[in-house]
Amino acid sequence: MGQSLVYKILASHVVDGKIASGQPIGIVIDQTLTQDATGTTAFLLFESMGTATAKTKLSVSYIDHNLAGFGPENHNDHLYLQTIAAKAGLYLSRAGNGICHQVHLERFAKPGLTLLGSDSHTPTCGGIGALAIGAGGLDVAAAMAGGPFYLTCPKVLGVKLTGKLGNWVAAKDIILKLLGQLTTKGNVNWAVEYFGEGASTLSVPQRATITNMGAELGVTTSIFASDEETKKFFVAQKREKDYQPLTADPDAEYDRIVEINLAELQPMAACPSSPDNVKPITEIAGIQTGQVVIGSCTNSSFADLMMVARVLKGRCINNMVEFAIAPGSRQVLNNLAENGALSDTISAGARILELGCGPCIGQGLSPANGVVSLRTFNRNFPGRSGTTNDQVYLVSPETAVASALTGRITDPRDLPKLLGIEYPKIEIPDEFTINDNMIEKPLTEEEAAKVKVMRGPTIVVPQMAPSLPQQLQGQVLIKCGDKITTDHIMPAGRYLKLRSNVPEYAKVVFNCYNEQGKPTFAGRCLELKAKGIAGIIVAGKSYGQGSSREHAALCPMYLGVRAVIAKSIERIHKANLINFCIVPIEFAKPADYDKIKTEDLLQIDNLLKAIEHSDEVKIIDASNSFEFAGKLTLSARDREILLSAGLLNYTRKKVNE
Ligand code: MIC
Ligand code: SF4
Repeated sequence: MGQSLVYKILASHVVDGKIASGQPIGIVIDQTLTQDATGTTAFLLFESMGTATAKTKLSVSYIDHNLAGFGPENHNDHLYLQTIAAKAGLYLSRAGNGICHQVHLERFAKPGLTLLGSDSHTPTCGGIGALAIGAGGLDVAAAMAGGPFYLTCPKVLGVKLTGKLGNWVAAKDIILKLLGQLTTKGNVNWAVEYFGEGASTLSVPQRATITNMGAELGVTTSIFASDEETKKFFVAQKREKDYQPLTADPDAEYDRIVEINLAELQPMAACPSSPDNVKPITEIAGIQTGQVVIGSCTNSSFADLMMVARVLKGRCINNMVEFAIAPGSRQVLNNLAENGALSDTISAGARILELGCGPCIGQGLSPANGVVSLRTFNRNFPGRSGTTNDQVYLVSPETAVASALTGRITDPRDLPKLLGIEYPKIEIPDEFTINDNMIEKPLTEEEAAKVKVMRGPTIVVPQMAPSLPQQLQGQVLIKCGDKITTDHIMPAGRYLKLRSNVPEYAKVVFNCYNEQGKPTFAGRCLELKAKGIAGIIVAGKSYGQGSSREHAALCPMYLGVRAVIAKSIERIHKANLINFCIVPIEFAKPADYDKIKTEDLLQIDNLLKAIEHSDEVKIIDASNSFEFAGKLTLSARDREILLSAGLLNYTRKKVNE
């Protein structure tokens, strides 16, 4: 029986366990990436592991999220990251060089390698044939220290692409179509592999748009084969030596196959406020829009922005639209500047934003109240833009630019008829202008020894969890519904700059549920903690969707949360909970969720014994005098980590052994 590409790469990297779906496995990590919003914690934890230099083949630290610089926090972080990278033998991509996923794709990723990144969109590099996985910063720190990465061996969904995209229909429409079908929940421990003659018609940046948004499906990773298109990309990046062809076996077996005919696709949008609330543009065309933003790690490649520039050339955006562009990398911006496309874009009225995540993570450009904002990003979770009750639609660059011109949500296929604009065929240069002078290279050991690591006062080493008790007594601090994202738990936006200071950042845990004049979630937690009572979070399906930010576990742990009881928990967040010693429990009977109320007192006797060797735990609701069962779906290693009071202690214990 033939192997899928996912299984081929897993098989060549496995060091623990057996490659079979559902099995816990440990794989060797070739490359890591970290970014500044998750990176400071990752490096502080890396330092406390006592390993002097990174043991991977290549590790890159990126500065791309926290660029606004209101107050000293961002720059303190940058200096810490730059000096610790120099000390630990890493590459560092400086502020202004671009978004980690775009730059990693351009300059570092290779087919057949494993890449672990402390950002959920790390699978972007699956577009080049790498097995790229997002994880919490502590897992990435452990990989940098030379440890394997542990995961559940995924099932593989084969997505067979046939036909060819029509004019004005984009890669974004392919992944939106799939999100509409598969939704953002229920895909934990699956990987997606794209194949078929339609797949070979797509360029690497188009493939990367698709694998990027596999994060929104909640799958472990997404991948395309490495083929002639991949080779073209490597040649244009002047790194042909990094190319190697790589495909699944011709008779590869998949756990499930879905088919998408690219020729039948039409422009789509993810409507407010979830990436799976997908509708064809034809159904929402005509809605007035006051803001259009093109960028983010999903859609800010050279080809995307060239198409936008060609459409805008000689025209002006609608007078009621605020229009902004955030190119994905300095390479993209340089090449647009050199060929004049940047000038066409500026002339049409675009605001040119910094090369970074920017508005995608709520760093500026929050839309006005009630204004519809069209974005080429990957997430439109409620309030992520920085505006409460925001109306964010996720669309392709084609739909975005068409709508920027008309001021209404517009099907780009109508542009020839509406404005006489023909579909621009974009020529990709055989070779891009490349300038890596904002990427600091690893130092020699001698040079590294002289580096003094700079830790500004806003950088606080996070405390680790205390051990779990045998009898856990806790109170339900919050009961939330389905699809709670890590943005709900740990807001970014104006609080993003607090990532290196857990005691400060913890004050805004579940901030979107805090009501004025009432005690905050954090305040209630700390009050309980002082009385020796643990905090418990109760949630519905798909708890912890979205980003990899481990602060969504680290900060609640700091506040005294010791257990999450949910109908289901997403992969990265569950791993983060375990790493920071919060017990992830799933309702054995989802109906028990309905019986629990906020402020109920819950008790778990024999918690440690259950973690040691049981798949179930008995939970007593003392306030309502009933008992219910919780499922513990844990690998042997997860159990050991919880019993060791978290991954850091576990790792130290293993090193000492
Ligand atoms: C995001 O898109 O939400 C982020 C910001 O890139 C996060 C990482 C973080 O919270 O720092 C992600 O996707 O993992
Ligand atoms: Fe940055 Fe947005 Fe991509 Fe996250 S999704 S890495 S915030 S551009």
